[in-house]
Amino acid sequence: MSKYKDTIYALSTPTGKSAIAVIRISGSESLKVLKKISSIKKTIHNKTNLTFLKFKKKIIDQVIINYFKKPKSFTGEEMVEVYCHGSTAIISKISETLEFLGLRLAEPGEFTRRSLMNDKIDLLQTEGLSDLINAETEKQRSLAMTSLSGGLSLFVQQINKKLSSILAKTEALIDFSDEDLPKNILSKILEQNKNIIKRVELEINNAKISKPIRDGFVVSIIGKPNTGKSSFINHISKREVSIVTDIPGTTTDTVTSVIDIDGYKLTFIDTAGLRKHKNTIEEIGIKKTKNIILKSNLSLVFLEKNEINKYKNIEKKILIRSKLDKKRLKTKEKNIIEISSFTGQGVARLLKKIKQKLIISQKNEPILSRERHINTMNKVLLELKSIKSKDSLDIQAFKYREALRLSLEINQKFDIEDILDIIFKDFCIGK
Ligand SMILES: Nc1nc2c(ncn2[C@@H]2O[C@H](COP(=O)(O)OP(=O)(O)OP(=O)(O)O)[C@@H](O)[C@H]2O)c(=O)[nH]1
Ligand SMILES: [Mg+2]
Repeated sequence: MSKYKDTIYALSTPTGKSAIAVIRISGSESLKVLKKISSIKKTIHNKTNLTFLKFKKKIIDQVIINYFKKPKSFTGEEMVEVYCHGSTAIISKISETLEFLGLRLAEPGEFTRRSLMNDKIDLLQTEGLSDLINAETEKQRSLAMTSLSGGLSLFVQQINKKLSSILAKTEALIDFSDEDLPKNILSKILEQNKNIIKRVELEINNAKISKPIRDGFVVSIIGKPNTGKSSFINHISKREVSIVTDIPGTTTDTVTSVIDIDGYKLTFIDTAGLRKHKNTIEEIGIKKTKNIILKSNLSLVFLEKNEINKYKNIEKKILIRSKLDKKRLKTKEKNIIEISSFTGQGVARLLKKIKQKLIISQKNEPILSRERHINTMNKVLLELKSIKSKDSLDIQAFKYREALRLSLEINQKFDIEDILDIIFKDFCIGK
């Protein structure tokens, strides 16, 4: 018997103390087990029951139980959800009881895997679900929701339908002799191909923002010692992530803080001040800073005096002078943003500038979200673009078939164990 036929259980909420915890059970034995551990006689689909959970005549907890009748459940199997009190002792006791009754602890993502296997969701929605659970920012949530709610599946379906139709027409033409070929039909097919190309290109273009939405941006904070770098990261983090003193060379190692700016994930890295190092620790820190500058999408250069030339090789940067609150003369310097981490003056302007430098503004929300989707669609595009009117019909049909095969692959759940393993690796137990 396949291991995916076992009845499984798992805690679906995080471990630790909480008011309520949810334990999920899925598989053919769900109902039998439920009846063994509660006094519930009659179960109605998707109806909650307040009951005492008991085993061997001993009460474990007072819980709410919800039963989902196959196939109208998340996994498509018989399912029970137990909402118990969230203490470690209760969760352990329930788990122990379920194990005793022959249930197996679910693997990470196994509930979702079963849902996919039972056609409750498709592969693209599975990825969407994983991204939704891992979403940290509003943009990540919205991108994941597009996949989960079927927006991406619909797009791929439409492309597949168009490709199938174009392929069928081309194959039908193969049987015609040249003279019998309906007039203009070939140019019409090529026109349709152009339209598909346009549609796919548009989505690939819209997806340029998907990777930054998913991975976020890295922003390094660099400059000479004592220029106010650590005070700035603390100010925008609204907590003390980095040590601040008036001793030059305070920061020796890198300090990271993730900040959500208008739904985008930005990882700020405070670094060791760039100067001739005084000791080995500082030397390592300065080396690290140089590597971070190379890896970051943008560098915030904190200036001491007018050492701008030192940073001319850094491509993407914003020049900053801090400690505006101490400034007496009101003179403004060109291309330098002035801020104070003490009063917050100028910080909003700086954050706006950071966003402008990093984020390409675009009208449309992306549909293609993962690199896997974008790569496959690029391959489809390559195939379609290689089709020329002078190609024989056999060759044209071959290329359409190849494009369709690639496009179908995006949402195919079979024979792709490796893809599934990659996807489910990101899931937690209980999902
Ligand atoms: N008045 C004023 N003082 C500031 C401001 N920002 C930083 N300082 C002070 O400047 C000194 C150095 O600040 P840090 O934030 O540690 O500077 P840093 O660039 O991280 O220095 P290193 O880690 O040594 O490279 C401290 O005494 C801070 O209190 C500011 O906006 N206004
Ligand atoms: Mg510092």
